[in-house]
Amino acid sequence: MTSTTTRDLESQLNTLQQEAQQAIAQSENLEQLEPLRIQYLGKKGQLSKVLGGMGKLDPSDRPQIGALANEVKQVVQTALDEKRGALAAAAIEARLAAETLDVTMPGVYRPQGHSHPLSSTIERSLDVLVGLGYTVAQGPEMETDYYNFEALNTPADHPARDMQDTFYLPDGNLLRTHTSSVQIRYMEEHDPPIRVAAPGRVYRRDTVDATHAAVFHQIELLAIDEGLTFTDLKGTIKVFLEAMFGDLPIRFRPSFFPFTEPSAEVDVQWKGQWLEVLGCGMVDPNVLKSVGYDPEVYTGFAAGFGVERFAMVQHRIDDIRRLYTSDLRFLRQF
Ligand code: 2NL
Repeated sequence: MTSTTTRDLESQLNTLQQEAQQAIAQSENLEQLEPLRIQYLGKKGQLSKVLGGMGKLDPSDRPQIGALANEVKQVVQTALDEKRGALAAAAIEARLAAETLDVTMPGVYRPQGHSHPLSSTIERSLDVLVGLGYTVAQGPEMETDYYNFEALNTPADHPARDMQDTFYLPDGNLLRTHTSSVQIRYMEEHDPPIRVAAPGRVYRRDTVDATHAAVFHQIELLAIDEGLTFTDLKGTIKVFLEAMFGDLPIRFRPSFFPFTEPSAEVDVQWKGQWLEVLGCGMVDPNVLKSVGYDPEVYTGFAAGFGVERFAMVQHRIDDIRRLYTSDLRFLRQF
């Protein structure tokens, strides 16, 4: 009876080992492997069950079966470990193969946009002015009568204040007609010497046509220091226009602005034609007084130009409205 039980257990252990080895060999992934470990070696697994039968053995037979059981456990555990290692390595290999990137494949075409011609004209102008030592300043588009006109030596009965030219708001404020208002605000906040460039949107009550828009862009530059003369103005304008348009002939024509004296308009010559590009002059002493600068100590010059006009001269655009209608066939040219 006893010897039969020992042989029974021996054969059960051998069968268990064979079945386990076969099942482990056949498992295809890690998910299938873990249940096998539980099934054969777990607390309530098959090996435990076989060992449970050891209590019925003659005590003298127990060491022999115990040794065999240990050996089976070792063999199954080793088979599990080896298989786990092999499956993990295979899983990594499969992932590497699946995620392989072919870096020689053609990329996806994504259209590349670019700056609007008005933006690039503003950026180029400011680059040049910053290179000449100017600081860029900005200010409100809605202004008081004082900053847009009064402080700029533009008396109440001046034609520039006419209802025809300016957008007045119901509260008596207005939409700035130039960025000179920014320069006034800047001078109120800073003592001379100053070098400022003021870019921005400006508004005029004009009838829109090929050369006029109700909203357009201006850049003004202003320099105040001791001893600045008209020669400094001419040199600055010449260097600036050369950087913008290249080495073209330029000429200064006498002109008038309420805020400068003397004043001039500047033309550049291109293909035999003189094209007006900006207005400028020596800052009127009354403007200096209105910001508390002593005109006996300080002089200065200023210039203002329309960005649209610059872009039109530079790119030979015939109609200002093309700059606002967002026609990609037009914009792609620049
Ligand atoms: C033009 C020319 C100009 C100025 C703007 C200015 C600013 C201050 C003092 C004196 Cl704070 N002048 N700006 C000077 C001359 C011309 O603009 O054609 N504007 C439409």
